[in-house]
Amino acid sequence: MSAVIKGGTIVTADLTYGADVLVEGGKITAIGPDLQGDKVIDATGCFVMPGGIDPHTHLDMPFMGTSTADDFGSGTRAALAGGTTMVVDFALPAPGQSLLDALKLWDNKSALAHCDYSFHMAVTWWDEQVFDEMRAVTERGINSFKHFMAYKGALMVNDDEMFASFSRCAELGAIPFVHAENGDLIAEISAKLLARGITGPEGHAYSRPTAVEGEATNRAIMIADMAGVPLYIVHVSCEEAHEAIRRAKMRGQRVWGEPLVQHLLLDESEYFHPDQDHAARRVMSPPFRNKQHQEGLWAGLSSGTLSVVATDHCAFTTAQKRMGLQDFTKIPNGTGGLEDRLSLLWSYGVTPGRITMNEFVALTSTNIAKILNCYPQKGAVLVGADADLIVWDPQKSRTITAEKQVSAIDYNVFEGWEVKGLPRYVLSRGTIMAEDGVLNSREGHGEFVARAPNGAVNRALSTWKDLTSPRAVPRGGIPATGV
Ligand code: DUC
Ligand code: ZN
Ligand code: ZN
Ligand code: ZN
Repeated sequence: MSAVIKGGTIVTADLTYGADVLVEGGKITAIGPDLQGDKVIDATGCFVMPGGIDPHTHLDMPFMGTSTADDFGSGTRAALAGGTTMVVDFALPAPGQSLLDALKLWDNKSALAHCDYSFHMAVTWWDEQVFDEMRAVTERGINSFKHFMAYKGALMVNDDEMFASFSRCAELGAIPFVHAENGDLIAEISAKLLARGITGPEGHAYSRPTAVEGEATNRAIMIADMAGVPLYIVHVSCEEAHEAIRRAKMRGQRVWGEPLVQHLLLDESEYFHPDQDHAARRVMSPPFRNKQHQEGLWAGLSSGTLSVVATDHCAFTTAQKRMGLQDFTKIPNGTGGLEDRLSLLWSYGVTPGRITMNEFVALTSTNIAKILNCYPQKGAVLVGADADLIVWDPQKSRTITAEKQVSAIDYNVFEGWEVKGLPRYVLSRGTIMAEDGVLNSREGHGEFVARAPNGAVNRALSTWKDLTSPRAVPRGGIPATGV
C-alpha cells in the first residue's frame, strides 16, 4: 500500500519547491512531479514539511511531590494533533537510582506512545556507578545527558559533578544538556522572600531573576569548554543567557540554545494576574520575562544564535498547581505547549516575518534532528527518510482553548490566542494520524528512535590556547571521575 501526497509545496530547512511525495513502507520513496500511489493525500494549497520534533518534554514524570498530568498516551496524542511527530523525553533517575533502572521505567511508560520518541538521560547524582552506566546508556541509543543546575536538594548537580559528567560525555561522544539556573541562589532568595511574607506566585518570578540564569549559563559553557564537549542549553529565556551563548559561538565553541515557545510569547505580567490560579498555572522555570528579553530571543532565532524552539511540556492540573497556594516554592513548575507549538510559532513567527518558513522547519525539526544525530531518518523530506510529515494548511485557523485540547489538563496557558496555520494531515511513518484536527492514532504505534554517539566533539579552547604553556593540560588528561 502506497500513498502519494499530491499538489503541495515542499518546505524544508533549505528549499521550497512544488513536488509530490510518495510514501511506502513507512518511508519516503520518491519525490517529484506526477507521482502515482494507491491512495492520494490532497495537499493542494498546503506546505509539506517534516513533522515537528519536540526535544523537551516531561511525560508521566514524578516532580515536586506530584507527577506530570500528561503521560505518553495523552502527551503524544497532543503532539500529533499539533503536527509534532516525535518527542524526546527526559528519563529521570531519582538521586541514588541506577540510570538503567530509570531507563527501564521510561521504557515502560513509553509503551503508550502514539508517535515516535527518544530519551535524554538525566544525571541527577554522581559516583562510579553513574560513570559506568553512562556508557551502557549510550549503547542503548541515548546520546544526550541532562544536568539540572537548579532544584537544590533534589535534582541539582554541583560543579564537580557536572565537570565529571561533561568529561564523560566527551569520552562517549554524547552531548550534555543543562538546565542553567543557579540553584543555590534561588534557594537563598526564595527563603528571603517567604520570610518577608511574599508567598504568592509572583514570588516565583522574583526568586529567579535573569542573573541567576545568566550566571549558570556562563558557568556551564566554561565547564563544557574545560571538558572539551559541545553543550545544549535548554529553555534559554533571557538576554544574559543568550549573550553567553553568542560569545561562546564567536569563540568557536559548539553551543546550542533552545528557547521555548512560551518564553517567546508570554511575559512576566502573567505572575501578577489578580487570579492566583491564573498565575500559578504559568509558574515554570525559568519564569517568563519582560518584552525586551522576548525580542532578544526572536532576534536569536533569526540570526541563528538560538537553534531550536521547544516546549518543556510539563503539564500540571489546576488542582496540582494549588499545592503551592500558601508557598510559591511548592507550586509544581511547568507549563504545557506541545499541542500548540507549531501553530503558535507559525502564526507569531512566520506570518509577521520574524522567521522564514525554512527557518521554521529548521527550528522545529531539522536542527534538533541533526544535533541529536537522528537526521535524516527524522527532520527531513528526503528519499529514504521516515515519512513523518505534515501537510500544513496556512489558511486554517482556530482559537486555542482548553475545552478542545488533547492534553489532559484543565486549562491552556494560551487560552484565547488565535492561530492561523494548522496541519491538514499528520503522518507518522506514512500512516495518517490526524486529519483536520481529528486524531486517528494508536497507542503503541510510537517506536523508540535510537541515536548513536555524535561525532561533533569539541576541542577544549581553554586548553588548546595554552598548548605551548608548560601548565597545559592535554584534552582528556584530567581524570573524568575526579577520583
Ligand atoms: N522547569 C519546569 O518548569 N518544569 C520542569 C522542569 C523545569 O526545569
Ligand atoms: Zn529545566
Ligand atoms: Zn485567568
Ligand atoms: Zn524541562
